[in-house]
Amino acid sequence: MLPLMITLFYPPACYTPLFLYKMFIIIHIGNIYLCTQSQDKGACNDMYNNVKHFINGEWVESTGNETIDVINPATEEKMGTISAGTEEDLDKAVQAARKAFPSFSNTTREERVKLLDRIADEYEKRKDDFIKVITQELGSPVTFTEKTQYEMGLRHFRETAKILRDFEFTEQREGSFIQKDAIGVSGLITPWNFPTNQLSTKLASAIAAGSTVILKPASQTPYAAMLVAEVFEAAGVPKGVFNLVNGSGSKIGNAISSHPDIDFVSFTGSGGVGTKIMENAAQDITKVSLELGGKSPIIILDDADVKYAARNAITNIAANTGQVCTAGTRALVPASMHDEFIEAIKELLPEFPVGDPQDKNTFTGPQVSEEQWNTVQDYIQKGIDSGATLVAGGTGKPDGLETGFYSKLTVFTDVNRDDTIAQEEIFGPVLSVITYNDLDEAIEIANDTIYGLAGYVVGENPETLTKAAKGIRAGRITVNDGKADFSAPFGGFGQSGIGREWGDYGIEEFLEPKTILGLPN
Ligand code: TAP
Repeated sequence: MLPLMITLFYPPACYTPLFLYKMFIIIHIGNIYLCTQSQDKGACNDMYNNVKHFINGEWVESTGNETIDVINPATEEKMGTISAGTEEDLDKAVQAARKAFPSFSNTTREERVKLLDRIADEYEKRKDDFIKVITQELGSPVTFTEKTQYEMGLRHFRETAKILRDFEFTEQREGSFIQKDAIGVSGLITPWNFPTNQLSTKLASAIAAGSTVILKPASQTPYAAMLVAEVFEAAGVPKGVFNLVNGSGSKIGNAISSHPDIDFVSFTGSGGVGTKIMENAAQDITKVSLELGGKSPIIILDDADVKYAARNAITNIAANTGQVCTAGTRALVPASMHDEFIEAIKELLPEFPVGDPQDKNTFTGPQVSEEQWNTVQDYIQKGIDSGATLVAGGTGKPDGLETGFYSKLTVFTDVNRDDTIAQEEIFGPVLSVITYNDLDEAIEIANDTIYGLAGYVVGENPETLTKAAKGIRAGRITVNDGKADFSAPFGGFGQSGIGREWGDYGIEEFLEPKTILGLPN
């Protein structure tokens, strides 16, 4: 049991499949504390009615009257309202961030380390609130929220503070002096699937670099971001350094990417929106960093333990309801292992219950929204229409879950590598099983994608594991149950994006290197 408990304290990247399975087992035997407060709105009621933005160190009214409803995806009921901010609201935030920039960018490294430490401390104090809010707004199962969603947000602040202690902002070369300056006012646009992880990696890096920010979180999950604003306020982040403007992507997100006074746009989300952001930013030659989608392969080697491999594959699509950018959604299985693998999948699926996110035994919650549920249903139908064999799941809601945006855990086999369900990101709990004949073919299929965000390799032989891991062209490869490293770069090849987040690579994105020649000693 001890190794399993230790694993709990080091949650992985978006996750690693074996980690989540171990976590689930532990929860089943009732060995961990669970936050029951998350079942009532209680202290969060005020926040759920907060239609203000956080600008220049205070909560301010919007200059407009429009609002956006936030829906709890498990109940389909309205849980609150946020402001549908205006371009004027955004302008105010940009001016506040610009005003704060000269002094914040001149703070010392030590001052910013202390600031990050205080942010992490305040974040920890709000643990129960984060768990409550994320479970409600995203429909993320309460145990997953606690052990992964909440924890990842914290890890980025802690790890970045640690890295900043030794980060070199200057370098003396033989013929030049190089100084890394904060990039300036940065616009951060984040998605809904990991409400704290996505914004905390960006925020931690920006603070470490000395840049000031305007954050626009996803409209479907704004409350975790508003909690972060409260955390920043409590930590004493100087006025104007952190600003939050709520609103729609088409208005506020679009305005951030085209604002002439924003020096850098850091975006996480879909490829379609990433393209628009790049087009807008190109008008002023504004730097962009894009963390986009994926269609990641799991190469199962011929010496893999079949049950372990099947567990790994199911966990990949079941965790966070498949709404994970790095999810392994294409299981590449040796043809000789296929039948045994499918039997193992069928046997193990009941161990991954879909249901109420407030239930500590739930592994998979609802999709975040009706729109996302419809998208997933369309893809399942496309899989059926393409002639793939349905092993489990299918269209419609699971029995007994008529209310809430629940999908069935769905597994297809006999999938062709160029079928739509094997090529396009579904962002739902849908697995495509594809067979291969030798390792070279497996690597070729793995790389037959426009994406390159992640990859997984399952097996025993060190040589073949290494060949497969090094052969996949993607930003993050996990071998068996490899653990997360919050200091290592995160980002993708190809259409999975531009740039890297996490650790020192993340800090570099918020800096501009400057070369000084002939500087007197
Ligand atoms: P998007 O629809 O792209 O939304 C992401 C963010 O962009 C939201 O804040 C959204 O605001 C905003 N946005 C929408 N339209 C915009 C526009 N025209 N200009 C500027 N901003 C705009 O993605 P999503 O549905 O939230 O997230 C799912 C996608 O994100 C998937 O493709 C997934 O793979 C990807 N993702 C990637 C990663 C990494 S690290 N690579 C991590 C998580 C998710 P609203 O919410 O108001 O629409």
